[in-house]
Amino acid sequence: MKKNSLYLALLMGCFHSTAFATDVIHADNHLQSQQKYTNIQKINSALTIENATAKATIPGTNISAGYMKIINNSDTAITLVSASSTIAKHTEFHRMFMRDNTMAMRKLETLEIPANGELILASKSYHLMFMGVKQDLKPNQVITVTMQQKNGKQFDVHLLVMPIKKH
Ligand SMILES: [Cu+2]
Repeated sequence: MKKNSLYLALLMGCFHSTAFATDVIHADNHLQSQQKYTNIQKINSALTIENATAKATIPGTNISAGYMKIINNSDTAITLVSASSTIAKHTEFHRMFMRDNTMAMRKLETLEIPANGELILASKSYHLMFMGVKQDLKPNQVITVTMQQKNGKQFDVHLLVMPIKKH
C-alpha cells in the first residue's frame, strides 16, 4: 500500500512536472536521498515487476536502457517476444557479454522468465534498449513499455527515469 502510494506520487509528479516546477525539485531531492528505489507492479496472478527504471539520456544522445526484475509466479515459463514504447523509435531486448575482454551488446529475439523463477534486467546484463529516443529522458519522468508475450497477451510496465550518476 505504502509502495503503491509512493509510486502514484511519482507518477503524478511526472504528469504535472511542467506546471509545478517546485514539486519537481522536491521530488528530485527526495529521490536522490533514497538509498534504493523500491516499486512493485503486480501485472497479473503470474507476473510481478520490481524496481523498473530507465536511464536518463546523456545530452546529445538518443539511446537509453531499461532495467527491472521480472518475477514469474506461475508453473509455466513466460516468453516475451517484443517490447515497445512511444518514447523511442525502437525498443529491443539486449544482453551484455564479454568479448575479447571488452563488454559488448547482443540483440535477443526473446526473453524467457522461467517457471517459478525470475529474470533480472540490470546494468551489464539483460536490459531493454531504447534506440531513437524522441525527447530527452529526465530524472523522475515515468515511461511506459508494452511487453508482448508469446501467448498473444501483452502488459504495460512503468519505468522511473533515474539520474545518470546513479548508474
Ligand atoms: Cu543494449
